[in-house]
Amino acid sequence: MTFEKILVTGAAGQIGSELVPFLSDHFGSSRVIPSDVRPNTNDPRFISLDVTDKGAVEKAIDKYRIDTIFHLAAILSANGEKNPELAFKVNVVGLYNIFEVAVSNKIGLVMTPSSIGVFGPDTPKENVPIETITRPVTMYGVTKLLAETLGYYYHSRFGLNARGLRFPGLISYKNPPGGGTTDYSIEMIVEAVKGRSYKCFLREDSKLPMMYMPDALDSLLRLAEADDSRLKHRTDFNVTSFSITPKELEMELREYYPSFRVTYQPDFRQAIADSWPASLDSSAAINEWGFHPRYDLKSTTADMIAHLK
Ligand code: NAD
Ligand code: AKB
Repeated sequence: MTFEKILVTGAAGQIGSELVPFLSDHFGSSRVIPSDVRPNTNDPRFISLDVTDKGAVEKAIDKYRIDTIFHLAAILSANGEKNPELAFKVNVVGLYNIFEVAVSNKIGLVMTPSSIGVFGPDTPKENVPIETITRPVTMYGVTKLLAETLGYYYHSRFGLNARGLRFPGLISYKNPPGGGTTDYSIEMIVEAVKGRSYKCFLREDSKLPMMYMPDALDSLLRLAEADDSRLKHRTDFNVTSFSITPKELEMELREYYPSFRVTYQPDFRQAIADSWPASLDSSAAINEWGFHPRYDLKSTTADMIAHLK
């Protein structure tokens, strides 16, 4: 059984804070149990749950009769380089706990977002397919690659319905991003709307794939509801909407704010961005479960500005 009781881990984060209302609208709010190590106190449904505590995960799944999990709890790329041990603990041990408890409780579906972080400097740069060289140089990427592989393992060994997609940088306005390398895109739009200049931590020509949050939510739901017999892949679908450089975003923002200016002062995140692809091939997601992004750079920027204003 699936979607009768849905546990969302890491629900207070950038994606979770939007996925919870999205799933609540789609399936009914009483079916969604948001959880986080730092719970959102404004939502009475929220439970406190540290995914690195296997006993606590077990208890929550049993108590709320969970049949579906959207596992979002993670440490992202930049924060992961600041604290690799924590990234390993949350991203690997936390995921292992989720998979183990999911198998023993016959959970119907575990959704585990992955990331372009699985790629590395040896990966081709443009139109990167799913199957390619994946040799990441960040702890985040290493943990995400292991998470994808564990998903395949739990599926083949225990029949666990683990599914996931490799998100590019996600742009959104409701909650701040969680310490990643693509965060510059959100920060730049926010500063432009506030009428301030922006100091970008990436070079102006660092091209990376991106996606607007409504497309990310839609893609999570499409993959979650996809007919299993159509899936040839499981936890590593590439998805992307558009690819941009910081300079292209700056120029797009100048259409709205002609005096907006950005200075470029790359820091340690530049090396992470340099190791990631500029564009992805998402044909498997399109063919196997109907991935269909609607926002490009122009419509994303326009919608972000309209909401931030
Ligand atoms: P985020 O950092 O905004 O949120 C993660 C949440 O996990 C936070 O609320 C944090 O409190 C929580 N958390 C941390 N440690 C925890 C623990 N031990 N137990 C329970 N919760 C814990 O991240 P996000 O952007 O919402 O990302 C969600 C998922 O999507 C992650 O797997 C991430 O790798 C993936 N992803 C995100 C992006 C993006 O651009 N946002 C891109 C690619 C992949
Ligand atoms: C990050 O920059 O770490 C995330 C991601 C692309 O996984 N936004």
